[in-house]
Amino acid sequence: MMMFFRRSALAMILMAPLALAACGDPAPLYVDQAWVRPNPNSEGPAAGYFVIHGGEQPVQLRRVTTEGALRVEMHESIMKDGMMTMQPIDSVDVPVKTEVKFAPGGKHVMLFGLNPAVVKAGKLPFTMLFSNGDRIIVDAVIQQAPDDGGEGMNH
Ligand SMILES: [Cu+2]
Repeated sequence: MMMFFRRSALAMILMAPLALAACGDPAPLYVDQAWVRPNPNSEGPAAGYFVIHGGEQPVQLRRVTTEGALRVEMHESIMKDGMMTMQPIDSVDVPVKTEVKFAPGGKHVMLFGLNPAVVKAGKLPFTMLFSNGDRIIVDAVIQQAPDDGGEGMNH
């Protein structure tokens, strides 16, 4: 009887660190490298970019909002008949442990009616809503591209 007790106690002690290693460090869903390029023409929409890092579950990014702009839309730039054009997208798949980049020339958010005070302050908080209920808030840095002289907005 005593022997049995000792063995099971020992087994529990040995198993504890394994259990911690298995579930103590799940890959989180998170967003970083967020930045906003204001439109050189202050009447035009600005563009926002960021990188989503998928966690343990596949999710979808459903919506991006910010209090610093009147309206936010998710877009994707695509080549169509040899011309760069963009179309609205409703949601974006974020596979498990995969980076999804919003970057110039690809997916981006468009910010209509960007508050000039936000541009002056230098950062804009994005709130991102995911299909699993996660709500991630990330500060986007306002960054004037050095070559924004005359090429116009090429999202
Ligand atoms: Cu766009």
